[in-house]
Amino acid sequence: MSTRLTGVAILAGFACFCGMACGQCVEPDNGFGTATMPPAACSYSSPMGDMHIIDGLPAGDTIDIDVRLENFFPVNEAPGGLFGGTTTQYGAQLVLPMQGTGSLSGFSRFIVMQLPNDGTNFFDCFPRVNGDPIQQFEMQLRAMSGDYFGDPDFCILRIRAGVDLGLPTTGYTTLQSAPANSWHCDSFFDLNYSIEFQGCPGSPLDGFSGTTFGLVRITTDLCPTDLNNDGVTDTSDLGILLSNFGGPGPLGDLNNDGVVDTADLGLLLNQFGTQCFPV
Ligand SMILES: [Ca+2]
Ligand SMILES: [Ca+2]
Repeated sequence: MSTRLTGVAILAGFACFCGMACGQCVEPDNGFGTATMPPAACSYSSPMGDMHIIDGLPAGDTIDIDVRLENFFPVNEAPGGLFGGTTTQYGAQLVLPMQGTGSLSGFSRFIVMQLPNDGTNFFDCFPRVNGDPIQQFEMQLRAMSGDYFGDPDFCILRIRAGVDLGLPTTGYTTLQSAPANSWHCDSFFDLNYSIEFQGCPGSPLDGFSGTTFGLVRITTDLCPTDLNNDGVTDTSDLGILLSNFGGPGPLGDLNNDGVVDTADLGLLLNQFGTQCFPV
């Protein structure tokens, strides 16, 4: 058996019993042969990168943010939108664990920013065929807008993303039929964001302000580099990636640019040895 086939066989074996145990997102059927988007039971996290505050800080310093988008409430997905699929108005929480680097290495914060369900936060999905056992469709984040007030360190903390705000953010979702009338949901957004801040008097950020533009992938897959879903990124996953090297993916194409190459290898090696525990 070739290495490639071995990798596929490993995947097929694990796909049978993985489910939540592998940190995947499972969402109940909404009564219409699909799952409501976004999956309210799940969290979008950034396991392969951080959001950063850089602009306006001393040279070499950053504030790294292991961002999560979660606790969607209420989710109002309805037919329509730009692409003839659905459009969703949502509220949610943007969870922002922050860690400074360089001269700010002592700076550590945990901020939860509310994204209001007031019509300002929404995204559109391309059409999908309800009832199909596998439903794959593109999404586009139209707007994500949050402000945090009353903080001792940040007199301004303002995060924006979405094409309507000049920050194109595409996404992709695969829904796969699962036991108990539910759906495995593998979903991500490549978030082009801006983060504006102004430090408060008396804070380590006093006198600093700026707006950083960046790109971070947020995904419902907690361990995208764990290609065989056994809970750890190790030589088995490396073997699967290498057996797909030079091909179009999707298996092994971790940055979703249509080719499995050294960029994907770097992402995997960066997570090498990482354990992924059940959610
Ligand atoms: Ca693995
Ligand atoms: Ca790639």
